[in-house]
Amino acid sequence: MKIGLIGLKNSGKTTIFNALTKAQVEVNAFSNAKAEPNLAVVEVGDERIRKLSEMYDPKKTTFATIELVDFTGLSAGSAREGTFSSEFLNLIKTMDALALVVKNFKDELNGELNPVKDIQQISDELLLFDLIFTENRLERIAHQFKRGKKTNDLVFEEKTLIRILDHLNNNNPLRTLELTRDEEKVIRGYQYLTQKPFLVILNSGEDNFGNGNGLITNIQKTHDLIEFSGQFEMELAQLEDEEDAKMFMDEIGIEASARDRLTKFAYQMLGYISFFTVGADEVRAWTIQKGDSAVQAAGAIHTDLMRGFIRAECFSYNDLIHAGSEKAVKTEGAFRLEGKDYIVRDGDIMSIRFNV
Ligand SMILES: Nc1nc2c(ncn2[C@@H]2O[C@H](COP(=O)(O)OP(=O)(O)OP(=O)(O)O)[C@@H](O)[C@H]2O)c(=O)[nH]1
Ligand SMILES: [Mg+2]
Repeated sequence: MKIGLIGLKNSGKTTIFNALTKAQVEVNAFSNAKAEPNLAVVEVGDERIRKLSEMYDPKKTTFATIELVDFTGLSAGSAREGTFSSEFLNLIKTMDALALVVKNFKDELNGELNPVKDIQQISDELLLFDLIFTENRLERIAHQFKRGKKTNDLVFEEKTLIRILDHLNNNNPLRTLELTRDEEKVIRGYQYLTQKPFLVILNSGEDNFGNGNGLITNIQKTHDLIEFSGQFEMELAQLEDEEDAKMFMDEIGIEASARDRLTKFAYQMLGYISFFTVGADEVRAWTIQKGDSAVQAAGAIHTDLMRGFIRAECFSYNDLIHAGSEKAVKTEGAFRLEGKDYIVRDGDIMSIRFNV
């Protein structure tokens, strides 16, 4: 899973990136538009994996991971002026979700704080980008038609794009448009920006963190939202001593590390769940989509397991913790054999029987 941190200049993207990754990329009050995006892979700090690792004492423990990209700051007008660089576009299109960092802290730079307006500005920018793209593509299709290349595929694409254009022109992001399977297929390669799952990270100051109920409810009417205190959490992430960090967190009312909060939130929002494989060699978390079947879960591990799938031997993490050992799970009758179509549940521990 790849999440892109985007936002206006100086909204605190790099600060939050550092908080999430424990990296120490330089933060700067003076935006440098040419700076390269920062990339990092973070582990999904799943408590259950830690527990399983204690129980099985494997040679290797593998957490699920999320890739984070810290983009350079956007400014209003970039879409119209065509000033998004091709590097920026190529990279942002590969993201599975976008997290918009919005400034909600006071600093010496400028007085006015307006998170709602900032969200609107970036949303407009992304929407405009999709709109311009669609218009250009429609023009190209019209051009093809004139040259006598009126294939069924192109006719269908034109129809789809006109529907999309209409939706965008009414100021609606594409994620709110229901597409048929065929329509979805036609536009998949275009990686529309407003089609991506979208989350707002409200970056509050240490002094106003947790006090913005009115503001937060207001934003939540239209967006998924999570609140961070970027600067503070970056400093927390760089503390060596976890006890100290915990104490500071309690002080301003932060429940868990920024990383744990973001990954949990992202899983929920994107509809991801985890299943586990355990053994003396490795304890490992795998990420799949809610609703995926046992055979799809097998495919997440290896295509051979999917092709040669016979059945899944399965029990749940909770049953294991409750019973105390794998053996006790069996004597208590909580051990299951599941077929191809079994819908995997979050926290299932599975071993795939296969034959290729
Ligand atoms: N007081 C306060 N300052 C912050 C906070 N988050 C970021 N800053 C400051 O805001 C300035 C910009 O932070 P960055 O993290 O570099 O912002 P950015 O969004 O990455 O900026 P660009 O990459 O230039 O667009 C820095 O001086 C930070 O120290 C915060 O939560 N509180
Ligand atoms: Mg930055």
